[in-house]
Amino acid sequence: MAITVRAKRPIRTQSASTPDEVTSPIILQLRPVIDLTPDQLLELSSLNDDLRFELTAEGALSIMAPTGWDGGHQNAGITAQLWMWAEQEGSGATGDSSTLFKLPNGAIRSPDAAWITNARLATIPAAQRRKPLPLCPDFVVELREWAIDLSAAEVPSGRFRLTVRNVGEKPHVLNIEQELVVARQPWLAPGEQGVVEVTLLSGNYHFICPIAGHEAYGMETSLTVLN
Ligand SMILES: [Cu+2]
Repeated sequence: MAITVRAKRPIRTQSASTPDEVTSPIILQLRPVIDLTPDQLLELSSLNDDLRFELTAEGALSIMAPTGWDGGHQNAGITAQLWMWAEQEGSGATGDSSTLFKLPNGAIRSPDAAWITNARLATIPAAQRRKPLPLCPDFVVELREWAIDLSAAEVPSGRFRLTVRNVGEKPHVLNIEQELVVARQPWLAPGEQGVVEVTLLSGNYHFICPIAGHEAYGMETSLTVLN
């Protein structure tokens, strides 16, 4: 029997430099050399169609390449669901991942999807709506950046050969735990693949990356092993 495990960062701020490879945003500190205005950020975006730009509160430029299929597809789903809900609900409007917001702390960000009440939107003059919207959305949706994908959520008990593949951009480790660690795929560099042989009896198993902080970022999932 075999299950595949993929330790990955599925996407929003990443892009495919090769089909399997994703990269993080490039952060370029501009201030105090350059203090980019919202208009200049928009102009930069229109000159570079292939890239997404955001500005941090500290005046650093975050440059992101376009998303791969997984991220784009997930993002389309989020935007579609939010848009349909907002149309039915009626008290607000939805923006997609290319919408820029100028936040009170000075940052200019584009969340994966955002929703704003009509009442707040009405306070913004029409001309300003073509620019980064000078308000913080009432709520935003961001795709989770860190994950462990299992090819199955439920398997019969038995002896397994797990193919573990790191399709992320950071090194990862995979622990399979019940109360204790039952098996481990040590350190996998980005793009690397390993095989773990393990016998799983019926019960619930927890798959985590034990590197500090990674589980909290979402690198955990569970597997139910049936009798
Ligand atoms: Cu990790």
